[in-house]
Amino acid sequence: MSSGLYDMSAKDFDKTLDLTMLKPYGDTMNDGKVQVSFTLPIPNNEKGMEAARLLSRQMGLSEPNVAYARPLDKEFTFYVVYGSCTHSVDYTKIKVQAIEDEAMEMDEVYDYIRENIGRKIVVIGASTGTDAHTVGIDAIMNRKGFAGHYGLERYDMIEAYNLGSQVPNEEFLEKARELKADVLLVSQTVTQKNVHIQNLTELIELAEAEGMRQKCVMCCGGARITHELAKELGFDAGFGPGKFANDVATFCVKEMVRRKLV
Ligand code: B12
Repeated sequence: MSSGLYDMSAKDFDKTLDLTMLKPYGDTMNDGKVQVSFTLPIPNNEKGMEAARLLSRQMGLSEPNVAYARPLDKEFTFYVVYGSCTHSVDYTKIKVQAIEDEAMEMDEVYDYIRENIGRKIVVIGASTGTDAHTVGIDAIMNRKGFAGHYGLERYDMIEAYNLGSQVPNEEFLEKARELKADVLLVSQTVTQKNVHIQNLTELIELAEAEGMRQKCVMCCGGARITHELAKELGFDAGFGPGKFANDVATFCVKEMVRRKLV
């Protein structure tokens, strides 16, 4: 990128920035200003506001200010609290596992498949187990796409099958076998009592037992899925919020080539 605003790091305009003690930025460096929101199972009154303030202090916020309190019904109240975070993290010591492929656009994915795979690839997706959330998997697969990114159904060299939600793992794998799927995409939104971990683990174990795991690229996604968690559970990659069809398509086609699944 040419020189200009985007070449500047925060350090260039504020010398008090210390990345070993990173804090939220409100309107001055290191002020730690944050906004948190939560619901308490109590009526909306002065006592409730004080409870929200006390809890916020225990969360590590100094000078908490209840900016908003709204009753959800007689016994539940929603709060928005502003305050200054008293904690910091050492940004210089953070290590993360991240997908390194730079996302291609839809037409670049098309060219990549033609040049490196030479045939259409089959992608199958679903929300599995008891999960009824479809918006995430639809965002990745539906033709019309999401937030300006067309879904996989629109990609010329991809044959995409979206099975919808609450698909049992066995049925998902059976369909994948029937369609000779190259890529399996699983969405898991509900994380209550770690049900997503159990379900994703079961899927990987079934795929391994049926000899399918090494023949396909398997990815999972959802609001609380990280790449690191997905790898830990035995998937090739994980995609959370802010990821779109072209991120997923890029990873999958490159992974097929890396693993010689072409
Ligand atoms: C809409 C919604 C519903 C709808 C779903 C309708 C539908 N057809 O999908 C209904 C009303 C059915 C519902 C039900 C429930 N819900 Co609900 N729901 C939501 C809500 C409001 C939005 C979710 C959503 O659509 N997000 C938009 C999509 C685009 O985001 P996304 O899923 O993160 O997807 C992106 C990425 O994660 C990624 N991605 C997602 N999937 C995949 C898959 C692959 C393969 C890849 C590559 C990428 C990828 O790509 C997407 C685009 O970037 C959220 C709260 C919220 N504001 O997030 C709660 C929420 C997810 N629901 C929640 C809960 C608890 C439930 C219920 C259990 C409630 C209940 N007690 O009955 C039930 C569960 C039903 C079930 N059996 O699954 C909780 C989950 C909390 C948790 N810890 O698990 C949330 C967070 C609400 C909350 N704050 O408590 N829900």
